[in-house]
Amino acid sequence: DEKKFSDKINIASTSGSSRISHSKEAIKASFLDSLFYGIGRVPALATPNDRYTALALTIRDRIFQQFILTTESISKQDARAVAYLSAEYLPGPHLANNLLNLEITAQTREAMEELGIELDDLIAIEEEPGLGNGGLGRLASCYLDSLATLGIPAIAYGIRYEFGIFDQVIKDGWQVELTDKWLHYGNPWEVVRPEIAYEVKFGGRTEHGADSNGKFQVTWVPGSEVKGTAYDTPILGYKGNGAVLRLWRAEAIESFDFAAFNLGDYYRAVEAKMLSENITKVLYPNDQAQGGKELRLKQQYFFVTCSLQDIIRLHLIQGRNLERLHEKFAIQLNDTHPAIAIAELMRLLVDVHQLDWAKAWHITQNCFAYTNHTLLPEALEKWSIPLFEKVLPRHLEIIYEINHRFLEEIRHQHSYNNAQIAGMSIIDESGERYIRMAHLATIGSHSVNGVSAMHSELLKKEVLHDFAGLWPDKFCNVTNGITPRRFLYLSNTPLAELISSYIGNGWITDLDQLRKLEPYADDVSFQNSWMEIKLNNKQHLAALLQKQTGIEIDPAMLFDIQAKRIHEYKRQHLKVLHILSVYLRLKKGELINFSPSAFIFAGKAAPGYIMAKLLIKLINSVADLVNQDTEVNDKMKVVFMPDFNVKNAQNLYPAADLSEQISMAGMEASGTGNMKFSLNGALTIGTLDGANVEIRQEVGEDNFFLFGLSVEQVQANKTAGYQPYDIYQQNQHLREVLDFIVSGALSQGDTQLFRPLYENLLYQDPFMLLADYQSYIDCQEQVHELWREPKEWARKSILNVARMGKFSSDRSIRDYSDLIWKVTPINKK
Ligand code: TH1
Repeated sequence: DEKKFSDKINIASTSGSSRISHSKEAIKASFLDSLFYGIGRVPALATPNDRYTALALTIRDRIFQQFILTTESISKQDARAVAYLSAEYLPGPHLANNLLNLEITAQTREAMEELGIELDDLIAIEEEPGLGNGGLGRLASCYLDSLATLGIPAIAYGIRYEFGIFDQVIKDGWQVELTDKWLHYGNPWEVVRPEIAYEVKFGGRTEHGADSNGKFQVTWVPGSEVKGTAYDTPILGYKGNGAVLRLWRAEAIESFDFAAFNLGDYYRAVEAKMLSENITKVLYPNDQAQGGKELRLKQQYFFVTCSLQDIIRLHLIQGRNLERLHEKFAIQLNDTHPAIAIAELMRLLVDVHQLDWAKAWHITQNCFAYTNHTLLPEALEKWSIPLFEKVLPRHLEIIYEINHRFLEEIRHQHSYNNAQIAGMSIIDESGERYIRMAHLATIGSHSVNGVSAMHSELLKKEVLHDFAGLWPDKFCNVTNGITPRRFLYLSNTPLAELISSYIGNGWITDLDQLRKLEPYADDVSFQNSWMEIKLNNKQHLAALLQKQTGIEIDPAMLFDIQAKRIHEYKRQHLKVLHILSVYLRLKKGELINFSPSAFIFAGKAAPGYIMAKLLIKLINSVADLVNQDTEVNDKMKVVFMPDFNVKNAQNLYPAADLSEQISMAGMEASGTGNMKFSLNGALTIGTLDGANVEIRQEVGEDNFFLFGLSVEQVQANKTAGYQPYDIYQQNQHLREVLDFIVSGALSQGDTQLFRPLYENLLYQDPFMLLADYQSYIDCQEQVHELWREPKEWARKSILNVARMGKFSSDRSIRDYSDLIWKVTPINKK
């Protein structure tokens, strides 16, 4: 029957139908169809959300139509595909991006207008999927955009968290977390695939013995089981090709808790079923600090096994031999969150598909590649053995076996000594025993990469030093990148259009073409148009901030912005020290040349990170003081923009004059916000950290405000026994600023509130704010000197954008494709 059906239906002719065309009339007709037949509404009764949903469905139809072409050419060409495994994604709002990629924004706007609907109103009500914490999740989404745009066959796997990252509101200066409700009104972009579902086992025990044919066999007898169901979101690349974001949702199966089920204990069985669905309930809201939580391990294993079972199914339905899995799939591990995949693929190949160990190991190593995103010790994942054994008993055995073989190899073939062997073992036995996930990922992959040139070097020097010595060729660098579609064309359309009017629009898919802007850097009329757009963007942001916070800022001010996760290593408090230093000097009548500035912050703090939350309170307290003070508030304003997410970020980057990238050298693996600001014409004030190093190299030393210690200096300082208190005593101005924080002036006389922060800086200062303070203050003076020369500023701003080509995620994906995945784009007919 199925054969007949597929013979009769010619997809190409269906997709060529007039209903699905991209004309204004067709969009209008589809919209009304979607409203009526898709969600059962008549126009007169349609709510704004109904209209949004109807338009989303209208656009989704057109995306699927594009996808048919991609899918057909992939299966024809039998191309090697990429499977990207990530616990986090931050796609941002879909509607406007999809319109842009389909190139139908104009006619859609007109179609809506003719129906009396404002397109921007519909765009504004979309709730973005906040399925990630920050840079790591957004990077995965930029990469998916580039994979789709370049036409590389790809499927991105992850978790369909019911509650994504919390919404941040500010109450009395403090962060308050509200649960995310992204699915509250439904999600028109996804399609559930109930028939694509896999069983996931947990706990129980293993049985070792011969099967009926006398073959040695391990059987995992689980304690519980859930089902993972696929939810697909089509991701459209620019002008056509597509990729799929396949997210797994945990669902109960009938016989979830075997013990309860067998006893006929109905209520306990139902309760157990409910609990099983908790696995995909909520995203852990910690950036780079995981606390060994059982549910987190279950989340990781859950999405990994579903993804690997799916990959194997896709491979086998093509009639291919499992022994050639690595020839058809390159599987990228986005940090160690999916690293359990190494053991799981071994289990599937050996226990389930009966391959012998050596063959399975060859396939596994050749499938996987691992990206490390951080050197922070608290972010290096480790699982205590008892917890791990309780959840994944079979995987513990497999990891022991992998480790045993690896240690034998280095002991005998490479003559490593006991100390080196203990240092490289997957098991940390220095105290309580742990599994080191970075070691598992490194040993089980054929490639390991860092995310900026500097980070990749440090990775080889520090965290994975001995592995780099053992396998020098396994290590490489792929510097992060960002998609110019969302982060320039979509979020700063006026600038994009100005650029295109001078150099054509080739830059959208070939960002190096921005170099053609260089000759116009000195062109006064180009400079004027450039700065006029910036001013407009600042007006737009000022209006938004006024709506969100009630604080008014003058768009003519210098917009000095730091937007990223709140973390001590990122040093938002260094920026606060600078602001207070400006404030105190203005109060004394100094700094007569100071140009009026708006200091803008945005970022979420992990709910359990006390110091980060205190930092938010500090910023808002400084804001209260400064913004009310009529002696200074025409020269400075401080604003904390609540709820930093992709949508808000798209309003920040285009409006920035100055981008703050001020982490302590050696701490930020790459950063990607640094790229987004610079691509939108902000100048950077920054340290030699992460990708800042490469940004400075590209834009030129003269077009980047550098300050602070280098990594080498940071390390030398630490070795020498860093004494922040000495700096405090020697620098009178710094002392005034720090003492002001605990003077009570920021906290209605309360001298205790900010004391923990103050004492931490004076006596510990793990991120060396005090060491970099004066250098930062002096550098800010240079910023203000340049700001007084608008033409010079405009020139440098233009040069920054012109030289950002390297930081396109298209370049990153080409690097991954050439260096690691060995995949090539499909040629769409
Ligand atoms: C970030 C890094 O801090 C940042 O420098 C980098 O640009 C970004 O990844 C993309 O490569 C990381 N985010 C996380 C989040 C978790 C664990 C580790 C990292 S590293 C949960």
